[in-house]
Amino acid sequence: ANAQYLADYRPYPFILDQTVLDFALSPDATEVTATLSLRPREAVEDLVLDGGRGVELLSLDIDGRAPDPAHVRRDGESLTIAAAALPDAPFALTTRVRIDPSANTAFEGLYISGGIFCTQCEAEGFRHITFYPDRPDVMAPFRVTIRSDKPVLLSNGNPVAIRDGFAEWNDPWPKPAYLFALVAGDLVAVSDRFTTRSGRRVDLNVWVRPGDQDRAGFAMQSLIKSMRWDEDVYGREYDLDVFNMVAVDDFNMGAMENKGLNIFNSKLVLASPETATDADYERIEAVIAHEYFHNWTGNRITCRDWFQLCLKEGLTVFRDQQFTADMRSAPVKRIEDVHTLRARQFREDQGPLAHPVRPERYEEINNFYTATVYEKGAELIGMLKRLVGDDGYASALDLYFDRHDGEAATIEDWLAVFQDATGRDLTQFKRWYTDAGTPHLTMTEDWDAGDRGGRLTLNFTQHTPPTPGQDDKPPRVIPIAVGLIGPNGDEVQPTRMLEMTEARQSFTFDGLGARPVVSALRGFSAPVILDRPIDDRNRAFLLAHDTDPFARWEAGRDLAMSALMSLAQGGDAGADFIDAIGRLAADRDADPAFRALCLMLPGEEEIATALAARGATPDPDAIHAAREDLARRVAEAHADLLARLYDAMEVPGPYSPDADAAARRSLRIAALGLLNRIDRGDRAEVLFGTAGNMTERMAALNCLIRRGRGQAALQALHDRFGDNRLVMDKWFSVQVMAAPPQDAVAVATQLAARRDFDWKNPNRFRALLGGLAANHAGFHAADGSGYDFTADWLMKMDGANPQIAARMSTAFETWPRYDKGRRDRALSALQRIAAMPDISRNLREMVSRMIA
Ligand code: B3K
Ligand code: ZN
Repeated sequence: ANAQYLADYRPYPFILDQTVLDFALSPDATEVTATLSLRPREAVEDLVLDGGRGVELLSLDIDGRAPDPAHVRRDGESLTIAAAALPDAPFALTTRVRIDPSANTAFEGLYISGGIFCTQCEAEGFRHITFYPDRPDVMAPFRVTIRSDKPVLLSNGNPVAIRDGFAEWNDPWPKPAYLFALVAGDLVAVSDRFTTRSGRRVDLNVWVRPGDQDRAGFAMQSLIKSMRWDEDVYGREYDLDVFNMVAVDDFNMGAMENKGLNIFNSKLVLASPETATDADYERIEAVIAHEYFHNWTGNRITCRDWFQLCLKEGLTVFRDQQFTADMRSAPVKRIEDVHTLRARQFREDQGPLAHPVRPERYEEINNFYTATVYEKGAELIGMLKRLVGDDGYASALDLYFDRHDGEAATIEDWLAVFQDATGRDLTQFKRWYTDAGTPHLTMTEDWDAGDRGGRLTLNFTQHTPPTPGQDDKPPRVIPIAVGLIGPNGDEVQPTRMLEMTEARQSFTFDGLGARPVVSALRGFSAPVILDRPIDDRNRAFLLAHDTDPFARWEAGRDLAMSALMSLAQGGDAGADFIDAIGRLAADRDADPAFRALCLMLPGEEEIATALAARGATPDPDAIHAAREDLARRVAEAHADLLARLYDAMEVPGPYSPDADAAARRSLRIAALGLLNRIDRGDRAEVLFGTAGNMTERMAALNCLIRRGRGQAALQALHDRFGDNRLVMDKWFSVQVMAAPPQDAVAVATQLAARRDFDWKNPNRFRALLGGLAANHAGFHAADGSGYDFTADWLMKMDGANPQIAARMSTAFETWPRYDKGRRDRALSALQRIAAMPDISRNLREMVSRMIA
């Protein structure tokens, strides 16, 4: 295989001073002329440019003259010009190539989505546009001209000249090719203005298809909030005269931070109360912020090589999390983030795809845009901040921006900034970047009433299980936030940050009088699995009295888990959980969003991951049954309370996506979901008919499908929104996700046969295949039908769009943790994929890592 290694890094032997591009756009024969001003870094070497098979070379010259053809070599992935043909001085290399955007179904490079020309270059898409040193440490200012009959022609930077059929753009900020973008189409803008704190006036545009303008306003408001927040909190200003955002329907991921021209999946821009849910609104605000924040963390300071991806992604996720915490509720945001981390990253870390936050080897870099690089990467920033304090963090970040502006940096540079700004040695901390796996932390307590007025000793051990290629892992530094709650419910020890650096280590608290209950890992101060012997009574006590909202929620979570375990083993009903959750739901002083989170039972996938982390073999059907059982028992025990909440949390007046209104709706929906177990779906039916917003409508639909009475509602939704792609994506996914497990594959099969299952559209494909993967017991059907269905579609998708096929193959990443019957069936599905004759590098790498 063609692996790349971090250890092999070597600077590019040429310096690129300027890039000039001209595009003559045509759907199936676009001509690109590129002029690169190059000079040798030291002695002249062969000049190697990346460039894939779809790029047809029409002409090439150096300083205006064609080199001897014997000095020019091409293989499928690159173009090499022998050193003998190059001057030992600055020179201009000009290539003319032809590409076919209409044939580009991989949506990487230049392609067409709904008649709009657009690009996606990260990580290595630019090489499908023209021959170029397509690596992040080769940075240059870009000048771009576009010729096309499309009315709107956009690229990075500031406009120089715009007239009919022609546009010229200039981006003065040196950037790597992955940040290049071009858009040409029949688009309209929602526009606004922003004045930066030093007085620069910036024109803001959100470009959408004609007719979609009335769904772009929220995106614009999110952008403006992000720009202000980055000035206020990080002191970072925008640096061009225009900022453009574009929404397209075919997009491999969420969005892309191209300099001055962010491109978005339309589902992360377009929103109206009728079509988007509260969760959609929150996500749109967060992703727009994320892409905007990349302007400094990613664009002004980029990555030296793709192994350093977490340098920009972990930091930018951390920044967007802080932003959402400031815009909405910080405790709720923290709980949501931990929930996602465990659902996606712990799961990844537990199986064959585990890798370090900074990997050392890859075959296809697009396979490493993972929960580990993004979400765990963000957790590492949070830990650093906890270890050096808020002021230390602020001065380290200032130093980072000062020292590395305009550079392509590394994790070593990042850590050096913290060391230099705070004096703290981060040698041990670096293991968080280099070592994969989720540490298991155990905590036991010793209580000595006689000693020093009551002494509590907390004993910790840490151990990280082996991951592929990494057997032994030395101890890491783990910040453990601890508080103590006295027997009367008062906090006797506010949060103290314990720093664990050894494999086993103890910490003491003196003068406590009576024995307190320990609130450990407050705020989820480190991404670890905490094991501690604690009984349900003390968990319920923490759920009632802890001052740390995360720890409170976590206590409820632990109670629910223990109830589920006991039900799954035929035990009793978890009375402690049912009582405690009722008290919390009724607590009018608590934020409704927090109460909603506490009412949400752990998902089936989450339960499976927790069981596997303890060395058990999860049984998907038993998990499903136990969870349904517990939900019904909660509903029965609290029927009156839930019904009152459902009514009381109705939000009067016109819909607003603000955090308070969304919080009330989330509690209302949580109550509905439980009541739905005992009211046959009657409330959901009424709500579906009367809801004035998509949040409640979808919640109701979900409930109806679960009660086996979704047909009429599905038909109604289709009648009303059949021509709205984003709503129809929801329509596809909810049917598969909410189907009873034994029907899930049949439902998916039937939906896949529909004419409007436009499988080449990534959103639609994800709606269906991702919907099935999210139906835990359905995907893991014992007869292997979920595996076979998914494998068939991955193989089909791989021929059109390898990135999407590879990404969706992670549905299989947990296969080794199940029983032998399921393992055999999953493995044979994976082997069938691996044996595919023209398998892409993307999918091949994923499948071979999973089989290994
Ligand atoms: N940087 C892009 C992701 C690119 C993914 C390439 N396969 C979006 C983001 O993280 O902001
Ligand atoms: Zn990002």
